[in-house]
Parts: sequence; C-alpha cells; structure tokens
Amino acid sequence: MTLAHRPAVLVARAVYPEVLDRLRQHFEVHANQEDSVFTRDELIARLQGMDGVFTTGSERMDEAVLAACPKLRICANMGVGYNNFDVAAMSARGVLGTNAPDVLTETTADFGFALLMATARRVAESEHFLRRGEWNSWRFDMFCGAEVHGSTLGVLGMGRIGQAIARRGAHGFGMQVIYHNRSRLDAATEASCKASYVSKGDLLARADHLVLVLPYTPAAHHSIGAAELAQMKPTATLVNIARGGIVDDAALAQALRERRIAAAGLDVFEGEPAVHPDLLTVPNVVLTPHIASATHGTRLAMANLAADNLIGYLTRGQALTPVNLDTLVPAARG
Ligand code: 8YV
Repeated sequence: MTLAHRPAVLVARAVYPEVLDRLRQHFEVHANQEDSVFTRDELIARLQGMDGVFTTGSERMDEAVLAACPKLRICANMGVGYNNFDVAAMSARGVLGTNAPDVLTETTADFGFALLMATARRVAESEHFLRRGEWNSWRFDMFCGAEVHGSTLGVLGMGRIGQAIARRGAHGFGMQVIYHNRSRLDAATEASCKASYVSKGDLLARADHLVLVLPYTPAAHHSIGAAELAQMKPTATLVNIARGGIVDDAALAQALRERRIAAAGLDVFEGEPAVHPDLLTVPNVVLTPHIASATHGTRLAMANLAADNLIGYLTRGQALTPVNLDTLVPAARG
C-alpha cells in the first residue's frame, strides 16, 4: 500500500510510543503526544479526513461530532466503559465502536479491593493525621476501622470486574459475598465467586462493604442517592470504581459528614476531573483520580487492544471487541 492510500487515524490523547509505532505500520497517524484535551470543536477539526479515532473517556463521540466527521468509520476506546459514546448515533451513522474489556479486569479488581481496604481501615484519614503532626501517642481506639475478613461484601454490577472482586473477597478474605445485577449469573459462575444473588434492597441493607462496578447508563444515574444511602448500615463502607454519576456525590458527602455510613472510597466522580467540594472536606473518604486500571502492563494492553481494533477493522473489516455490531447500519458510511 502506498502512503497516500493508507487510512488516517487520530490518536486523541498521548499513548505509549510503541502503540503509535504499531499504528504507523498501517495508517497515517495523527498523534497528540502533547496530550491536550480537545474541546468539541478541536476534536471535530482534528477528525476531518480521519477514518478512525483512538479515544479515551475524555472524548465524547456524540451526534454532533459524528455528523461533522462523515469519513469516520470507527471509534476505538481505550477503556472497558464507553459512556463517552452515543452508541445509538454511532450505529445509525454506520460508525463502529469498540472498547477494551478483559485486559484490565484483574488489575481493576485489585484496585477495587485496595480502595475497599483503605476505606475500611481508614488508611488515608490516618495518614493525613500523621502528616499533620498530630500523632503524639498510641491510643486503644485510635483509627479503629471496620473488619474486612469475614464480613459481608456486597457487589452491585456483577460483570467481569465485579466477579473478580467477589473472588478476592470470598477466597482471599473469607467474606460472605452477596450481589445484585440486572440479570442473575448462572449457577457455576455464582459458585466460583461464592456469591449469592439478592435484591438491591437486601444488598444495601446487608453489605458491610458495598462495591459499585456497574456500567454507566442513563438508567444507572444516581443508582446510589440519599434514599439508597439511608438503607445502608451506619457502619458500612461504599466504594465506587465504576463511573461518576452512578453515585449522587452531594448526597454521599452529606451522608459521610453525618456518619450515616462509616466511610467511602471513590475513584470516579460526577463531572470529573472536578470533584464535589463537599467531598474534599469530609475526612472519612478516600479519593483517587480514576486510576483503577493504572498499571503500565494493563494500560499498555488496553492501548494495544484499541490499536488492534483499529487495525482489524480498517484493514480487514473485523474488530476484536465491537460494542455495536448488532445495531450498526453499515450502509450509512461509504
Ligand atoms: C480508563 C476506565 O482508564 O476502562 C475504563 O472504563 O474507566 C479506565 O480504565 C478510562 O476509561 C480512560 O479511557
């Protein structure tokens, strides 16, 4: 293939150089190694003439962007979640979306468990106390937290990552695992996670530690708000590694301040990278900047999978992990 006939792809954010090198073997690559976060207008301008785009959660691929970029045929997301895609608009316009599942499952579950432990055992709160120079003597009840081993782990959203967290809890920490999901898992999967299906109300009422791992959809917006927090035990902890918007952050900050639940660990936020100011002032919350999948090995695997999807689709018409193949209207793009 001569250079002139190569498909063109935009890599919307900075990425590992070896992934760019792989893409350059097939495409005319427009990289953004300076890592600017594009406004919608900048994104549209950069996408002119592009056949494909490598996206992250920062790029919203909506109807207006798709309409303004008629050559675009594939958006390959470096993330398992793809709520930055308007899937219906993409399908109607014949644009394939792909995500990056599986390669991040265990790493993300490790982090979910790290946040659970840090939250239950007050790691951040006690570290801040120490750094402030307030540690003057030992005390019998200083920073006593909640037991993790042998407690009840609740998982809301029992996909691949939810199951990996359940396995850690059940097999590593002797926890009783309960879960709620849109659909119940088959018996073999339940057995491998030692997990029991319960209603959402039971999950809220019984969990000592509740971990949120469900995908963001409009229906999942504020799945945990004031009413749900009120159903939890005052000793319970809540961890969100799913998406901002699944929790009503203002309601959570108020519940934490009033000790209506014991503590929370949050890796994702409504409107991130902005964080609700009330969350920044309550002591009993651990806050991390959306890093659950952040190990070099996993981020490289995610980027390579997004690249594989671009290469597969634009050179052979086949992507590895499409999200809208069943609704795609192929005739909508030339
Ligand atoms: C990504 C994530 O880092 O995979 C996901 O859904 O939330 C993270 O692992 C983020 O989406 C950036 O693309």
